[in-house]
Amino acid sequence: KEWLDRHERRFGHYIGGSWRAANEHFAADSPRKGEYFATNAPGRKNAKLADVAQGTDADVDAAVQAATKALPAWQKLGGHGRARYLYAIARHVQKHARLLSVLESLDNGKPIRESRDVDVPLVARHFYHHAGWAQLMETELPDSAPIGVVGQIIPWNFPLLMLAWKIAPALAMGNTLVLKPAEFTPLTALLFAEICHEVGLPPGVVNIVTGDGRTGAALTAHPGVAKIAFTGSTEVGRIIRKATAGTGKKLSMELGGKSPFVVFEDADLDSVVEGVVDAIWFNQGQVCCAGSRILAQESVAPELLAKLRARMETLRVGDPLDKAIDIGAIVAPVQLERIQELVKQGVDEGASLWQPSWSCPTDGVFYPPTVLSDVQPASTVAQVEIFGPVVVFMTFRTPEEAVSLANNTTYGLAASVWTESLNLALDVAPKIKAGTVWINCTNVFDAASGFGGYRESGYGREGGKEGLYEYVKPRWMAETKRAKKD
Ligand code: TXE
Repeated sequence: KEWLDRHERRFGHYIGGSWRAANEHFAADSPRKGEYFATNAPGRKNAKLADVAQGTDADVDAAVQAATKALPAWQKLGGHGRARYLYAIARHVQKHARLLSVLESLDNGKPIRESRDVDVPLVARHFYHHAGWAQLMETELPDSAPIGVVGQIIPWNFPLLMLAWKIAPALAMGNTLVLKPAEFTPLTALLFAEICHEVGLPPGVVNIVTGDGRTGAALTAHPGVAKIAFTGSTEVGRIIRKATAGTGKKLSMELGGKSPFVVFEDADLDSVVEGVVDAIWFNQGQVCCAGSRILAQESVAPELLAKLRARMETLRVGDPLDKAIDIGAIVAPVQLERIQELVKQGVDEGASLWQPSWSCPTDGVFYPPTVLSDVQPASTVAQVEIFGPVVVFMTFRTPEEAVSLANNTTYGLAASVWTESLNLALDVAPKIKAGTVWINCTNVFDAASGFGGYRESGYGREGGKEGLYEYVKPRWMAETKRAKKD
C-alpha cells in the first residue's frame, strides 16, 4: 500500500530510465475483497489499486527508440559486464521479495503462499541462471549475435515469472527490450522497473509500456522491433503471426494447453490426488500447462474420484493474502464469467458436475474447485482451455487408448503420467505429443530446463540452453587471408 501511495496510485510508462506520464489511464483492480483500499468504489466486487497508463503508438515508439539507443553500449559491454547487472537484479528481487509477493497476490489474486514460495523465488533463480549464461555467451555460443530490440508481450497468470522468463535471457544475450505486461496485472512489472533503476541498469535497456491489446499490437507492428516473444492465448498468438508475416521478425510463442494427466491402475492414488491438487488448483488453474484433463484407467477410476472428492472438501478458497488458503481469487470478473459459461456448457453437454459442499466467500472473484466427470472426449470442456479451477475426468482401458486420448486435442504443451512401472512410463511418455512430460509429478519448473510446446501450443523454448537460441541470431564469419603480393 505504501509503495502504491508513493506513486500516488498513478503510473506512467518506464522508458529510457525514467517515468513518462500518460494522458489515458485504466484501473488496475484487485480481484480480492476490497475494504482495505480507500479507492474501492462501494458495491464493487474488486478493488481498484491504481491507475495505470494506456500505452499509445507514440509511447511504444518512444520505448523502441530508447531501446535502440541503448543497444550498442549494452552489446559492447560483453557477457561478463551484463552478468553483473543480471546478478544485481536477482539479488534485488530477493531483497524486495516480500513487497513483490504481496503486490503480485493483490493484483492477480494468487495465494500469497504461492507468490512468496514459488513465483518470486523462481524469478530470482531465473536471473541468477541467466547471469551465468551471459558470462558463458562468448565461449558457449561463439557464433551468435544479439538480435537487437525485442518486443515482449506477457499474460496475467504469472505476471512476474513470465516477465523473468522473457527479460532474463533477452538481456543475457545482449538484446534491449520493450515489455508490455497484461492489462489485468501491470503492477509488479512497474515495481520491477524500479528495481532495474535501483541496480543502475543503463537507461533504455529495459522499457516497460503498459496497456491493453492495442498497445501489444503497436509493439508487434513497430518496424524497429526485431523479435516478438509472446505468451498468451492461442487466438492472440494467431493475430501476432498474421501481423508479422512477411516482416522478417523472429517470433516465439507460448500459447494455450489442455494437458493430460494420465493415471494408470498401479499408480499410488494418494500421491495422484496431491498431484491433481497441484496440477489444476495451483494458481486457480490459470496455468498454461495445468493438468486439466484427468485420464484414469477404468479399474481405479471410481476409487480415484472418491479420494479426489474427499480431498476437495478440505481445500480452502479465500483471501489471497491469507497464508492458510489453498485457492485464491480468479484474476478478473470477466475470466470468472468465462469459467462459469464453460462449466454450464459442459453440464448442458452431459457432464456430471462435482463441487465441494462448502461455498466460496462472496466478497471477491472466487470459483470453487470443480470436477466434471462423464465427459465425452469430443465435448467442448474436453477440448477448450477453461483456464480456471476446473478439471475434466475421463477414463481409458489400455495404454494405447490413454495415448490416443492424451493426444486428442489441438494442443501439445505438457502432460503427466502416473504409474509405479517405469517401463510403462518410459513407453508412454514419448508417445504423448507435449513439450514437457512429467512422470509421477507435475508443474516442476526450473530455469535450466527448456519449457514450451508444439502444435497449437506454440513454438520456441524458455529456459535452458535452448531458450537462449530464441534471443540470438546465428552468425558465421569467414575471413580470407590474401597472400601479400610483393
Ligand atoms: O489473453 P490474451 P486474455 C488464455 C486463457 C484465457 C484466454 C483469454 O484461456 O482464458 O487466453 O485471456 C496482449 N496484439 N490464456 O484475453 O488476450 C494482452 O494485452 C498484441 C492462456 O487475457 O492472449 C496481454 O498482454 N498483443 C495463456 C497478452 O496479449 C495483444 C495466458 C495476453 O492476452 C493483442 C493468458 C494483440 N492484438 C491467457 N491482444 C497461457 N497459455 O499462458 C491482446 N494482447
